[in-house]
Amino acid sequence: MIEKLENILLHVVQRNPGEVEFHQAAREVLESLAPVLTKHPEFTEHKIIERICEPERQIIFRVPWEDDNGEVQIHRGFRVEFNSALGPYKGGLRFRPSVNLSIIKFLGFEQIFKNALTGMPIGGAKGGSDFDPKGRSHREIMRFCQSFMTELYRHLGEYTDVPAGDIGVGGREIGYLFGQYKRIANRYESGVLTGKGLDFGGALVRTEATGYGLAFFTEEMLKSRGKSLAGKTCIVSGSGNVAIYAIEKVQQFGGNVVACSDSDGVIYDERGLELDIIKQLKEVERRRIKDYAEIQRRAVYRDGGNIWEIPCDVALPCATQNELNGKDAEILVKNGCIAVAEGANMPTTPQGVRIFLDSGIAYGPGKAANAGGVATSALEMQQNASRDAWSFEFTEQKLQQIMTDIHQRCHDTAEEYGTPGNYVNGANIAGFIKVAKAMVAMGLI
Ligand code: NDP
Ligand code: 2IT
Repeated sequence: MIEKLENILLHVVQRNPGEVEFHQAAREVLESLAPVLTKHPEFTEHKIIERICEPERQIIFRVPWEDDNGEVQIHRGFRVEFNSALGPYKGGLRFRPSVNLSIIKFLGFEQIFKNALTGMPIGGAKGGSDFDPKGRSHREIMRFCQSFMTELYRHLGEYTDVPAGDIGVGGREIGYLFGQYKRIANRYESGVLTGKGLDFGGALVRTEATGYGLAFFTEEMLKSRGKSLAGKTCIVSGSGNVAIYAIEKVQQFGGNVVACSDSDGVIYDERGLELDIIKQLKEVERRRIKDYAEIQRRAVYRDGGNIWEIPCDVALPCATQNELNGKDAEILVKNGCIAVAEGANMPTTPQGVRIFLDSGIAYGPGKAANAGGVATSALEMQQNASRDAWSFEFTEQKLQQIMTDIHQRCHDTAEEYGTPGNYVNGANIAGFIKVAKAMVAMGLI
């Protein structure tokens, strides 16, 4: 990295001590930006990078609630409103015990550039809580969501900040959050949250969007190398929202998905996974992936197993940050993997990314490959604003076009800036330039 950028990064690290995930995300973007500064001296003059690395607003709040035994529980809520140059703050909420300010900031930072890449008018934000929804009753989840929204509502609005789901936050949670917002604000403001139920302002395809978009992006990467998903052996980590609909679309493209996982272990079936069983276990019964092997006896379950050791043509990490390290990347490349595309945010460690880039396989970073979710959230906002509801086919077509466009933009930008085939540079540079230009135009704010 050039000295000027190293100095900016050093400053970011010093100002945000201990926030290792945020440092990692910032470094990864800044490493791409040297040629941009040469072409655009105005970005340096206006200190655009320094400003982008400082969130516009960070909110941390107490979330007290009462569990089913009448015991008081206290959690911490976060919302980091990172950048609103392109539109209202937009990004998901994560409920997971490991959530802290560093994780929310890395996610919010990634979201700025991802949202810019979609071409939709949305700024970047992220939020969540260290609350663990696992094992909690529906009523406990409802009480937690109500307490969370009782504080957060004052910062939200369809023109201000529009959250959605992420790990641990799906349709059920968004429903409770929306209900509480509506009650406190006394406004039926459909566009204040996305990922809503289809009966109250939700959009068709939003549930499927991240996973479907990931498969569309992967197909585009393969197509540009004269290949396709048809007939390919695929592995998908995780078994949540993103993983499930990535598997569905890969199967529709004719790929054979042989493995998926959760934080306990991995299931493997060389003849291909049955998605209906996974959906029933995970979406309906909220059970563990090991139960799959009890229902479909052909499958093998490995407790604590490493999914990346399973030979495959295509690997789609769809669980969480830093789930795929340098060693895993080496194994994948050695086993003949030709494409990796990230459904999760920052799932590959910097060493892993380096190995993928050096190997010359097709590697699609999360901020490009998983942008279909937030893009379809923006389509939901569009439908809410016009009090309209589009068909599944129409919306899916739009999603596919958006993913094709993102792929093209990353591909062309990588080429323009002298690193053909490097989607990391393509995504970082294309996303950054759009936000930076808007910030320059708006003056010092
Ligand atoms: P879900 O909560 O629906 O599913 C998460 C899945 O990942 C679960 O199977 C979970 O297993 C697994 N997982 C979570 N943490 C770990 C861990 N530390 N180690 C191993 N497995 C883990 O979340 P989503 O599918 O919505 O999100 C998955 C990823 O995709 C996240 O990185 C998220 O930021 C990203 N993403 C999500 C979007 C969306 O629209 N939902 C959009 C773009 C990106 P377990 O059940 O054991 O916890
Ligand atoms: O990481 C992400 O892009 C999301 N969790 C989706 C955000 C959104 O607002 O739909």
